[in-house]
Amino acid sequence: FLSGHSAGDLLPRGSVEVTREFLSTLVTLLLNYVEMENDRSTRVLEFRHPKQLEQIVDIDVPDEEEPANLYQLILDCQQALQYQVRSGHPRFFNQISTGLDIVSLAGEFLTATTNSNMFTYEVSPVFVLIEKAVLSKMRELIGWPTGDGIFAPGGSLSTLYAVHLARHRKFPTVKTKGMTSLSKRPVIFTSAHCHYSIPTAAAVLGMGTESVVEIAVDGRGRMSVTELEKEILACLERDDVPLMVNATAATTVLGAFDPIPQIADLCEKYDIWLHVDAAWGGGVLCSSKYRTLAQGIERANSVTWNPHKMMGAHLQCSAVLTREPNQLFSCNNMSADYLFQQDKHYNVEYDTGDKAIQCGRRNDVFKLWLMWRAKGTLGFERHVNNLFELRDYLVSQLKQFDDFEMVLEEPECTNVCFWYVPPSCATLSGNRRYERMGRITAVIKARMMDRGNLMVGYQPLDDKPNFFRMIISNHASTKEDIDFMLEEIVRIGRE
Ligand code: ABU
Repeated sequence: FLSGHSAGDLLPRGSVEVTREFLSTLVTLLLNYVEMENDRSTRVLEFRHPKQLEQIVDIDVPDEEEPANLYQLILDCQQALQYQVRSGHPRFFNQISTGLDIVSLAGEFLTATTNSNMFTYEVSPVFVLIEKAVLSKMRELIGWPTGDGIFAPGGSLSTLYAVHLARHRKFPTVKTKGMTSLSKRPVIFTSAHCHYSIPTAAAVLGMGTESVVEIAVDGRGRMSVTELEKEILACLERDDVPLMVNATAATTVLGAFDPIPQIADLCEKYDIWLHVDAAWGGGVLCSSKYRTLAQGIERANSVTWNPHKMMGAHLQCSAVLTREPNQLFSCNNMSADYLFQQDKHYNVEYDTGDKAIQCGRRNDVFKLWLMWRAKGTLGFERHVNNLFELRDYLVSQLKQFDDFEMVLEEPECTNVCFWYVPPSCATLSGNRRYERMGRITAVIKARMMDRGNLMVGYQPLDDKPNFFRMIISNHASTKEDIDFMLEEIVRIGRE
């Protein structure tokens, strides 16, 4: 049926029948994908090198007016799914954002179907109210009775918002006159293990990456408060302006939580904006057992929190939240009168667009709200606690076997970093041992991808050569999957 029709036969000008058949065929295909993704006998990926994949998949971008029939479009979708890495597979541990929550997926279907723009209440009335309610719930979990916030396209842009706000608070004239109006250099302090979005924000905002001072970390990857104060004093000595401290609540590699209460004391003492990058670790706020890891977060001026990480919502779902109201508007408003007319017949405070640095803004909140309706905060608490239980299981297994060496004996978050120790390392010590373990890590990862049964990330850090960074954020994973991961690494390592 579909091969006899083309895109012109679909709504709005074509028929309801063809449209229903096309979309329901696609939904069946997607349901097969979801089923397969949850089936451990299927692979996580079918890796091909780029040049090989170009030969296999038809990626031609045609010029003909009616290039493909609808059946061909379904085949195109099938082909894309075949070679896409299954990031919801229980053995996909490669990234911080993983998993496939079915309620979140339903929310994404609806979001894509409505194709709404979040900039005004006028065009997204229900979604604007939902965003307001979810941001308020997130602020409640942080510990703020009031404030503001906005969903942004990812953690890096949420953090960009925060740096922008910090600068606007101290130097509001930059909005109109630019950075050249400043006679002093604003400085951002952040841990040496922070996410790279901090230097990115400094570069994008015209402050330059040299405005970012990296603070040394302790043996567990947490920012040293003593070093921070030294650097603040050095900044003042240079007659620069300490603008912002970024404290990370769960660093990307080691999962370290910076000591927020002590950092907040310094920020109050020196009048510095405190941002907490809880993009990854924000989920702990849902858990009464683990929220103490982010203790002091309520003293921040702004927070980045990505529910698409620990809470398992679909990408993208990231918010920047502020303790005070109206700051986003003051910093970002441009008052375009074709969108934000002040004489509309409803309360224009519900138009969110003039708080944003974007114009068009995707609806990233509906799926999270739907998950929240399905689980309640208690459901998110169970979800987060379960990830930490798996973390504890993995740590206990790693400590039990000589095949592994942990990078941090007691990880704070659900990042678990370790080396595989090949038998050939048994007689080695010092640098030679770690160099060899680092080399074999990359080799194992490559073979792991070729086999396709598993994905775990790796990286070097400071003076440590490559090690595996196992991220537990996928609610589909179980202890058996952890066992499989360890056994597979040993199997590959011994080959
Ligand atoms: N935005 C940080 C995520 C990077 C990662 O998944 O490793």
